[in-house]
Amino acid sequence: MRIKKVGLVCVPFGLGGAREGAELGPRSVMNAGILKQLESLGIEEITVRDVLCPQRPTGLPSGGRMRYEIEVRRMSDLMCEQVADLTANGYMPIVLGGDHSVAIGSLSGITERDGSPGVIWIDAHSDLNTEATSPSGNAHGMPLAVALGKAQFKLSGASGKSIRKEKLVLIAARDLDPGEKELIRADGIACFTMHDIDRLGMKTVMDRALEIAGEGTASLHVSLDMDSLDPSEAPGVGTPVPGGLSYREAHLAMELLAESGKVTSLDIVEVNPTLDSGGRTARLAVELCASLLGKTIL
Ligand code: B3U
Ligand code: MN
Ligand code: MN
Repeated sequence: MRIKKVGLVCVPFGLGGAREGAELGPRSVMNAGILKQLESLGIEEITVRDVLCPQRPTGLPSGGRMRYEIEVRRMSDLMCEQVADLTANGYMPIVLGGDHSVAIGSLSGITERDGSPGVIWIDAHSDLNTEATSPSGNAHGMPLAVALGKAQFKLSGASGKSIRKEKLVLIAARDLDPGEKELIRADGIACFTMHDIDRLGMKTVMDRALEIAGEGTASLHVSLDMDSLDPSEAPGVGTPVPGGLSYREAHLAMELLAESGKVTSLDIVEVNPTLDSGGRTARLAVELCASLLGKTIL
């Protein structure tokens, strides 16, 4: 499947994480040349949508066990609309975060239009915390719990529908909280940790991931948290975890996804330019996006 129409959804939202700066992610990825890269790949139509995200309120965060719940809800509702509209009009949505709470809106937007997608979640974390298991209360650790319908937080209307645990695959996990481990085991969620990648290699892992998430669904969503990469490659993220994907493993993952021809939407999240070293993480995000859209070495 050749991708002809891309909708870039810029979501300058950072209230889901503990550190300020992820809200500057979309601008840094734009400055790193994502538009030019898309054009040079022969994408025929590119549209850019900016989601007007709520600002950081003065005073204490809103919400109970989920910090900034009101702002997360507002941002998710706006995003859901944008993503559903792009999908309906034949655009592949590429969401530029923002912290990973932006995936709540991407997943609900896709689901609204196409039903439950397969999901490949590439991340050092599993983002499966509920309000009850989260050690931090940060929404960027909860998007998959929300999408699976496990969290108290629910989006209103049709967008409250959830993804299916059988069609979810986690890749590059290496920092899981106790409640998340329990949920992964109890629900039998496919999880390829860094240990599995070391043992099997990325090719086998991606083949298996595509078998699980890429078959029997109308669409396949890839959510790329830049902290999946080793911090030596991607220093500009809010919660770096050692022992991550190498430069080539990450590219190979994207190249194999491109080869499959199955990916219908993408998030690129957690780029934090205030922690980056000279825009390196943003440039890598652009490169990985290009590989996912079919850029090859030769
Ligand atoms: N699991 C922890 C830490 C975390 C999750 N996602 C990121 N960090 N980026 C939590 O707060 O839920
Ligand atoms: Mn994440
Ligand atoms: Mn992460």
